[in-house]
Amino acid sequence: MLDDQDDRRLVQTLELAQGGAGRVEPNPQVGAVIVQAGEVIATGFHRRYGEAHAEAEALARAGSSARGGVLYCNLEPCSHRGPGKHQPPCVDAIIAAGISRVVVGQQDPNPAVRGRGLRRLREAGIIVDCADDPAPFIRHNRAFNTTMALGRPFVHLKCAISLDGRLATARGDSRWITDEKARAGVHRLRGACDAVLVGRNTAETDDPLLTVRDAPLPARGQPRAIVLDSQARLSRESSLVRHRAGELLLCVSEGAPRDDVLALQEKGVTVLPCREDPRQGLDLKDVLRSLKDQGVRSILVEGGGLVITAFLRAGLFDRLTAYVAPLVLGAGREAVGDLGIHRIDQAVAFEEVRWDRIGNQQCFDGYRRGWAG
Ligand code: AOF
Ligand code: ZN
Repeated sequence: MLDDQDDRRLVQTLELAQGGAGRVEPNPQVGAVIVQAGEVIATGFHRRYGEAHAEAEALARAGSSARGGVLYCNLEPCSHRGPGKHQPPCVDAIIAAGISRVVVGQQDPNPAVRGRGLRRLREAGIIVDCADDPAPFIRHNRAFNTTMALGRPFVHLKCAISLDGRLATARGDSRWITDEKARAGVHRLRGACDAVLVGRNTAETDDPLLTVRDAPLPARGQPRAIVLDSQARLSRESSLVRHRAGELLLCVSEGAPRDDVLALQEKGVTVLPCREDPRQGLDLKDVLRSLKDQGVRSILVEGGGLVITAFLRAGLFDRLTAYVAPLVLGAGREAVGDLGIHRIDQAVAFEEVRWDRIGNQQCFDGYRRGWAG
């Protein structure tokens, strides 16, 4: 059982973990606190991908005074070695340091760990306790938890719509439904993801760069760009191909014309052949699998409507942000098409919902209901 002191220390691990934001991905953000006789004697956090783990840093700082102490960590300490693993198992260092009790926020969902770290600690005679509610710790590392637990990247859908749910007029004009205040928010959302995805129509119509410009650039640099383009028709003159070919992932159908694929590859674009769903374009499950293999753990999906609808229909999304502008467009391009929903209780529903006012716009933000279990 955890007491108030334990809960406070666990909150502190999350604050420390935040220090690695933008540097540790695709690893989780992890913080550790070592307490001896009620006093914090050392802290640590995972600073950069591939470098020391939070527990190892805290233990190194505490030195021999860690003996008999309590170690708090938002994530179960790792127990594994193997290909692609950069650091030695933290459980070995914890046992060697003589820690008497370990308190964690959540189990590590990494299939290589998943409870093995806690088991090893218990086998070594260490008392192990877990937070009563792991949800805040799971939420802190949403992308990491999604990839590890669901085996696919975290999918964040974003759209800017009129009051009547339109993305653009019937002719496709969408500049600008929302104003520059909302656009700065979008750039922050881009910076928080590994990659930004659009459909080929949007890539052609808006000719975007999909970069972070109106918000601080994350330490790991610009998010990559992804275009869903089953027939590999993206123009070689598009801004994405001209300026960002090296960071561009193009998801095409396995049957896409070879010449077009080769021409785009020659420009430096990474082309990913994906399975096609005969009724509705690319098979998004396969697309996400392929993107995960490319190291993409979180994706901001920016449209258009067909792409957003396809992710919603497939149930392959985790979060939705919708900027709602005080405009009515009437007949126009809808943000979301038919989802085969007949009853209200089948509707796509959200939790952790926020409505924020941004100038004259309203920003909805929510997570798929049941996200954190
Ligand atoms: C911990 N403490 O601070 C982190 C952990 O390649 P490596 O050695 O950095 O290992 C990465 C894996 O270790 C990662 O997938 C996750 O399971 C765990 N991350 N574990 O005990 C840490 N960052
Ligand atoms: Zn570790």
